[in-house]
Amino acid sequence: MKGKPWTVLAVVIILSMGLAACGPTPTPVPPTDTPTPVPPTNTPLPPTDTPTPLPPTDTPTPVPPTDTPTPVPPTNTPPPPPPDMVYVPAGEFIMGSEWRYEKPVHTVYLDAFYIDKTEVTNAQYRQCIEAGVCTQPHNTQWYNDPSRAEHPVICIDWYQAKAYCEWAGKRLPTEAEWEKAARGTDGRLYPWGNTFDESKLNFCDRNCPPSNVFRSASLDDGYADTAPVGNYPAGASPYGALDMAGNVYEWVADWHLSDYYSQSPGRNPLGPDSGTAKVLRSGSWNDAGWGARCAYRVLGSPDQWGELRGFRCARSVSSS
Ligand SMILES: [Ca+2]
Ligand SMILES: [Ca+2]
Repeated sequence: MKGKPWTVLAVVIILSMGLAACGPTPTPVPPTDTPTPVPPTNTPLPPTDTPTPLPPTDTPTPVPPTDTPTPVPPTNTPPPPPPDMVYVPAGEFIMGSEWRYEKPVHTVYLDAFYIDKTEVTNAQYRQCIEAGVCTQPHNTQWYNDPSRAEHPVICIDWYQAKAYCEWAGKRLPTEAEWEKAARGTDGRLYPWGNTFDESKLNFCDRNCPPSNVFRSASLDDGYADTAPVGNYPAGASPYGALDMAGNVYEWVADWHLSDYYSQSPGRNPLGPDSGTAKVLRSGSWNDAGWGARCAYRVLGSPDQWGELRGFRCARSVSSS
């Protein structure tokens, strides 16, 4: 009887196991509060297969467009002038002054043209002589002086000047062309502005012959007579023409008429149809500062010549 309690306990355990095994199957209860998966709002996902950028293995070569348009220069771009010439654009300018036969002040329209930057030199004129076209200056003292090769040729009459310009493929400027090239469009008194400046031209300064009553004894431009052309760049006109105020007078194409301005056409005036004297423009090495004015007019018989007379040439833009 000593093992009876353990026997009872075993019976109870076996009965309990049997009841558990043979009882009704419990019905699964669905979860009443299943959490809905919420995607992470800001959690960065690790890159799964981030591609590494590869350099292009076949960089295309830029191909110029086959129909590249030809650049068209703006219409207001001046054509490049021929060598040693400056360009004067078409348009109106103010011509003349209120003094004697320089009046009346009037507006003139001119087509575009080129004009020599400087007076024609002895060296340039020599080329025309050597070509068998031009004739010797009437006095060759200065022409034959090698130190004056770059000085303006002088002692030339109007016909000789005309012949040289034609040989060079040019022509003498008209009086109006000359004045516009000298003063631009604003009616200025001198090529450089409205105030006389003895450092900007070769005129009758202290080096001038004392016999000249207009000599300016207190001023020094460095030359007693002609100076090399282009020696006073600060005296350039608005278009870059030099020595328009001094050095030598310059023959122009027009016949002279003292009251021509009161009857001249408003566009491209050519001067009177006939006359006995031709016009010269510019002051000279023998003129006072008064002669440096752009409106200054001088006249001379076309067959006359002298140490004060030279010239420069012009060319129409349309004929170049
Ligand atoms: Ca002088
Ligand atoms: Ca001159």
